[in-house]
Amino acid sequence: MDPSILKALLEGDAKYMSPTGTKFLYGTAGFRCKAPLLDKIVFRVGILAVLRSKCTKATIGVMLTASHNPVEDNGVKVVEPSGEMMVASWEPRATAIANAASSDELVDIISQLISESSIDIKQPSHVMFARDTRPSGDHLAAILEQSLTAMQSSFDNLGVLTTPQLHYMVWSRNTHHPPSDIQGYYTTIATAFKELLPQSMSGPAVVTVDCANGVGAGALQKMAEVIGNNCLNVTVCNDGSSGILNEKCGADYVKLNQCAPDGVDLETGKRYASLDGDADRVVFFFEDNGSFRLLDGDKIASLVASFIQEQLTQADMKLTLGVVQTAYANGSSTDYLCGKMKIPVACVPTGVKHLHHKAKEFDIGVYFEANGHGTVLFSEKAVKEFHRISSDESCSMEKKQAASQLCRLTQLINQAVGDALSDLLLVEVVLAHKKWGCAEWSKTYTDLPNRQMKVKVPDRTLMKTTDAERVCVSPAGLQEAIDTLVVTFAMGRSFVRPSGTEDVVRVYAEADTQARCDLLACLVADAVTEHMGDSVNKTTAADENH
Ligand code: NG1
Ligand code: ZN
Repeated sequence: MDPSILKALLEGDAKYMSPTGTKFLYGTAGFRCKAPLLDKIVFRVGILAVLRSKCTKATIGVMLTASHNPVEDNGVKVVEPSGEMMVASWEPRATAIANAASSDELVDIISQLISESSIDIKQPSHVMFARDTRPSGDHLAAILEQSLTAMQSSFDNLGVLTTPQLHYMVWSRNTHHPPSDIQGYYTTIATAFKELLPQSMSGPAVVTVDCANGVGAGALQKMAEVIGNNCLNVTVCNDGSSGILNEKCGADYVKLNQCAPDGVDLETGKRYASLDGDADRVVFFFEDNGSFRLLDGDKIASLVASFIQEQLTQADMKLTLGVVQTAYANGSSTDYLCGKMKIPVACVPTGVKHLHHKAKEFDIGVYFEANGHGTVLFSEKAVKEFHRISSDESCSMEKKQAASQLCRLTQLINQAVGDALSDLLLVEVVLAHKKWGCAEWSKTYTDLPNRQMKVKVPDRTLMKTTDAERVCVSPAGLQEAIDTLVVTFAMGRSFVRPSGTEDVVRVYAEADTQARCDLLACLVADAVTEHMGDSVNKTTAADENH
């Protein structure tokens, strides 16, 4: 590396303290922790992003966010030129760079990375970055700028964006796919939405959205403006003007607590949605005969997959359509998709990168985590087919129309990553076509009662799982203990896995009633405690939000 670059780099790096005793791990969501611990990590992620840009000869993204985590946290993650999460083979490199204990070690790791990946250090690099609305975001963005400047890389600081907007901008820049600016993001999606709404619709789509006091509020307001109130009537709650980010609101809170967020009064007959803090997740809910009823990521996947299936049938297209889930998908959703809809379902480990990867195996891959994070991926083959049929004069009007709808879906749906704004509009389109409200949508299948819990253990890395995390292989004897418990519960199912984003083991349970599944979750949590050591502390996932 050029000595002047190296000098600037080491001088910049030396300005920031390494938090003592903290080992950072680049996990499913990049690096995430309390914001004051992140200065040095962000500086070093700048180095990593530049090297990745030189290696791929393309623009790389960096997002500063901690998604649904509390406002005092922050995080940083790298986005590939394709708009996807950073390639898994670079994750250990990110971990190594972040944890280098001295400048010498840092230089060694960088040199090793350059030689291992045959990086041409003279190759120009470009990094696009953005942040969510967290108070620490500005400071961390300034550190990132210093790092990119020290590396003599060009960059675009895109300011405050949702996570999916940043992914989309990186994807569009590298694929030379419009838009070249964020305005284009809004117009592309808004235009597709308006064209997709059925002409027979008498009024706008109406929805009230809890924006978790996060970045989604401004983005949604902007999107609604671009769409116009004749097509979309959106009421934004928890817009950040008074409440605290993710506190008693947002998609994660609503999903885990199965209740309406603060700031939203449930009214009969209305449709509600909750975004998470960086607007890459969305769940819906409504009042159902006096009770709160959730329509989560599984329900979104089922709704969307059934709509795409109908369009494919109408267009008479023989493309493969599949849904990708994780072990957290409600058992009823899997039964509904496989049994009733005859749509193939794949199960992969938690984390969007796994779902995204698997979804690409289908011509059209619908993937959603139960927590509302997901999207639909259209293969090149599918997109070509949509275009071919929609402009084939020998095809019937009905076929051509279905193919055009599918073409527009590829514009509406963020192809880079799950996007709460685009998913929200997608659900509105499908409901409008089906002439459904939440009640009809909810009735497609009934969720099995379920419960998530967190167990603090001395060392969660001792837990190992297999079969898409549904079977625990270490510590020995734990899976047998879970199996013994599960068989005593009607409709029982339970699994445990170490979290990739928090220092806990997660427990998931389903059973025929809420009380029995709560009991199953507690018993499994106790089994985790017994098998994983003494210093333990268990909470329902929901408790932490109260
Ligand atoms: P971990 O902490 O690994 O369970 C959580 C979510 C994931 C994913 C990541 C990234 C659950 C059970 N887990 O991962 O689905 O969204 O955060 O944000 O919801
Ligand atoms: Zn998020």
